[in-house]
Amino acid sequence: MTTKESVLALFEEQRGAYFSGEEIAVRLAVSRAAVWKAVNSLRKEGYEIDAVPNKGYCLAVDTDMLSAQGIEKYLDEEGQKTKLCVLPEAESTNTLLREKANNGFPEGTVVLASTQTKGRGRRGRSFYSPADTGLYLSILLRPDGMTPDQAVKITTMAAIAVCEAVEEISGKETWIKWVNDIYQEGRKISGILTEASISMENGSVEYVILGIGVNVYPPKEGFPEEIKETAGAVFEEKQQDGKNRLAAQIINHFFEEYRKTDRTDYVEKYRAKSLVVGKKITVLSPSGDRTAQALDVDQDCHLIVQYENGQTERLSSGEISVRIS
Ligand code: BT5
Repeated sequence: MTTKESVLALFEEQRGAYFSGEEIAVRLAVSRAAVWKAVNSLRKEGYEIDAVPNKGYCLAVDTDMLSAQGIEKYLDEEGQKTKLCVLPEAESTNTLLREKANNGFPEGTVVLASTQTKGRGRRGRSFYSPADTGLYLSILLRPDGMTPDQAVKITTMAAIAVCEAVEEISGKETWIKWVNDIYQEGRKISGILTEASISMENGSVEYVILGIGVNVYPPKEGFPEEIKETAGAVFEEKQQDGKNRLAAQIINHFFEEYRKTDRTDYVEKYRAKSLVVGKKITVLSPSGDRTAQALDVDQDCHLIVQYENGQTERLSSGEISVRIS
């Protein structure tokens, strides 16, 4: 850890408490000048750190800055097995993590960014990722013997993890629009992009990059015109540690499901949260749009639909999206 990271970890342990420069220097075995430099650099990043003569430095209690030290406070035993990398900015955390995956980084490597300049959605779409109001994270997974078809289960588990985390923290109910969108109060608050790398040798999944974007607060300048009517945020106003808590809970809940050897009950949870089952929908596919009734989600997370001519189909997520009619 750098001196700056160690100073932040100390402040995070006891927000609102004053630490003298000397005390910090002794505890971290660095010079007082190094402490002063670290505090200044944290301030430049946006941390609100009070300095009072004869008392010392103190991190404001209501701080809401995304940081590894801030997230780690809330990680449970499984969550603590992850290795977090928090950046002020990334083009896309999925793209960055893919590079790390190709360089052999292990399962549980997590990249988070305060903003993305080229946040990606499915099929070349973009994910709006403004600074400081959202959560953009990617998790590297190396599942044993998973086939590409089964990789959709990762998206499903993640969708449930996001729902559980958001509900716990906001107290408001969430819904999943098959397969990868999370809704709250009728608006999309989160999207998931799961990308798999397939082994050329045996066709199995080499690694999976699980990308999750959440609108934690409304963007300062509002949502762009194209999504103004459909996008929403978890909170209207700043919360104490809103982003760190949410990130940690998503990681905790996801790994709780993922580590289960008998991974089946998440399908039940997914069904219960489905926004589309039982509804009339439009199935959007490259071959055209068709009206259908969404009947169920099966054990493999396919959506079972019935078209107006009575024909039923089992949809997999790859090329298909649905719109609630
Ligand atoms: C998604 O795609 O919603 C997946 C989004 C995944 C984003 C994460 S952030 C961390 C990681 N790094 C990345 O680069 N990506 C992942 P899709 O279902 O294709 O939805 C995209 C559509 O959602 C867009 O075409 C817009 O209509 C809408 N949209 C874009 N940004 C949005 C936002 N911030 N909130 C709500 N809706 C949005």
